[in-house]
Amino acid sequence: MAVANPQRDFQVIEKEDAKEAMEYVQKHGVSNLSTYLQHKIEQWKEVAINIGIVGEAGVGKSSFINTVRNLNGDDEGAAPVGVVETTTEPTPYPHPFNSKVIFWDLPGVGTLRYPKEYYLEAIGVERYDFFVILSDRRFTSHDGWLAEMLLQRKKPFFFVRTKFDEAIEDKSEIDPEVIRHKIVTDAHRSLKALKLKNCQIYVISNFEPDSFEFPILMDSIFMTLPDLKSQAMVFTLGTFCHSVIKEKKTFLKSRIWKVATLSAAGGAIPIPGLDIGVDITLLVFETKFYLEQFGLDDDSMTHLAERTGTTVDYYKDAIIKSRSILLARGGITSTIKGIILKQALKDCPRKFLKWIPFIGSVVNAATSFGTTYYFLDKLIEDLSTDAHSVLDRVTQRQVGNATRID
Ligand SMILES: Nc1nc2c(ncn2[C@@H]2O[C@H](COP(=O)(O)OP(=O)(O)OP(=O)(O)O)[C@@H](O)[C@H]2O)c(=O)[nH]1
Ligand SMILES: [Mg+2]
Repeated sequence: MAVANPQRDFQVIEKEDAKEAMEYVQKHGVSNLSTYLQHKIEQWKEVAINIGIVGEAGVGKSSFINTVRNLNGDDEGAAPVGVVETTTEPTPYPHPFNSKVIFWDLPGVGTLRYPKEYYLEAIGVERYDFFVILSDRRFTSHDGWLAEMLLQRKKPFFFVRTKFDEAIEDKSEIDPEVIRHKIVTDAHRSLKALKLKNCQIYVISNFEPDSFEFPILMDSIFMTLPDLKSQAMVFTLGTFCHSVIKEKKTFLKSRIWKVATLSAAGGAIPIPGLDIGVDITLLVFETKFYLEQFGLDDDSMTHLAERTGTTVDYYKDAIIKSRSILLARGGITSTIKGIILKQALKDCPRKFLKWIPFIGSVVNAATSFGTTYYFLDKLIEDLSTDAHSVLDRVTQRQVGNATRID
């Protein structure tokens, strides 16, 4: 059951962040401002997240874990997928992009080795930030018991019904929405019998993570986590569904002002042909980070092509907005300089004007800040648009059944 985090409004976060930074400057002066902002930008990397994936044998726990880790069942490090019971003890699966985010493949409740009485202790229930309870048919009394125990401990959990693709394939003559509705009604009935009311059920297929209610599940997870954990989760995950791309865009945008401050205050060196200084090294670093985040860097594109059995060019064709950055022939640094030179010099956005006196070293801090700000803002817009287009291509292949992410 997701408990929405009412605080997670980005305007509010940006404001709170800026207020905190302002207080920092008042206390410590501007000399260490860059270190402070750098720390704020990198802070998400220190955050650990443990996710418990639970359900009876064969419901799709390992497949779910592989999907959210951007892996196929036969990839190195993937959770083994099979029809026989393979999950016999808690097994950690760190995310390949960030080993602090760990998906735990947990044995089902009430098996011989894990009777109810010892279950919570055996899995170390306190370790987890939230649980995903999977089922491929009705939720059982064991699922209900676990949910009740988690409610008592104020641990968030999400009920997920897997294998929806199979359910609609088996009854191809019936409207999928009618089938979904019946599944949810049945699940509610079984949960009500277990004294659990108003639980949301997310109906998904592990093979189509951008279809059905997988994206809604991801959104609910992001909303439930506290802000910094949510950011860590979003920055860790690959671009397997549109919800993840949207959240990446929002979190990246909320940190632009910090990078623009660093660029204007720190190593700002005037670009030839431009009177103001920007920190090109920082902008190159940030651009590379965005490319990785949106899955548009070379490694991610190659991995995606391999995983979905096609060519990198198939996906590159979908990239329109950020072509110049992605195909940067003369190297990324000169491409960024070129883009900045072409952009008219921009002034600081109004909402950050009062922040400008704190940016020490640059004569024209407002223009320096503004130029960096608008460059990064447009870059995020362009890259996220292209990331959505690339994902559409992945989905077309999945729906066309040319590939199964199994
Ligand atoms: N059609 C369909 N099949 C799925 C889905 N999720 C998993 N499967 C299949 O169901 C079978 C079991 O999946 P696993 O991911 O191994 O399930 P598990 O819960 O880890 O199983 P144990 O480790 O044995 O408890 C495999 O054949 C998967 O390919 C899904 O969403 N749709
Ligand atoms: Mg398994």
